[in-house]
Amino acid sequence: MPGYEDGQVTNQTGRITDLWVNSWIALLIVGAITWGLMIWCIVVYRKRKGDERLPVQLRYHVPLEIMYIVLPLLMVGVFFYYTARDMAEIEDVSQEPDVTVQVIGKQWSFDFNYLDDDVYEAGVHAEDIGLGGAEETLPTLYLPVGERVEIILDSRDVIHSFWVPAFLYKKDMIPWYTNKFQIVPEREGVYAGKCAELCGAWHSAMLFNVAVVDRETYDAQMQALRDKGQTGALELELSREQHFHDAPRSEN
Ligand SMILES: [Cu+2]
Repeated sequence: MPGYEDGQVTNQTGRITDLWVNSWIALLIVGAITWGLMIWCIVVYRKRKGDERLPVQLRYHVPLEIMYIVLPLLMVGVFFYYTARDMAEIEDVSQEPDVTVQVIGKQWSFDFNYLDDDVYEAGVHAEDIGLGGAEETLPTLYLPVGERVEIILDSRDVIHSFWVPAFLYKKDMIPWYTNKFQIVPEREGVYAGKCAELCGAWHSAMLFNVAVVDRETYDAQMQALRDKGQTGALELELSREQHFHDAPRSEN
């Protein structure tokens, strides 16, 4: 089962886990019935010794044909209903968020504009560090626990995808098209994030961390960015050099 013993990571992970687990239960029940019927037919109607006659050939059996059209439609309808119901909740962005963060994908890292605090963090290109994806070089997205966060997703080159496996959610980052979603992080901790859309040579090193922290730690982090002079917001224009405001280039 996905998730942690000591609580849900976001306000949506419980719902997503339930959809996943209940779908499997429904599928296994359908599977068990189907396998059972198949085995029954194979065993009961097997060819017996000395019986050379052709079995009764059944065709144009209207009730049977109606059944195998209606039953699958019904099953798909049930899946559709629950999926649509949960997606409407998961994709709902109608509420006023407490915190809004713009996340910009770029080859090959992530930038974070903390719009309410007017500060930013720039991820360093994996390629320029030499060891792409090394833990200590990854940018960290800070989120305050228990507050409604709106994540705005953009890209400044190719299509990327914002994926935090622990959130059980991902969404594409598309150039010149803004995606967004809202969550309430509910469990403090550090979670791995990654790009989930093949975006070039260093795609696999396009990683980040998400730190869900209390309000105090969050404010301290915002202040730390301010103290480093990282105020304002990074622009969206196509620029692979833009991210080196403060990040030093390695020698290789
Ligand atoms: Cu990417």
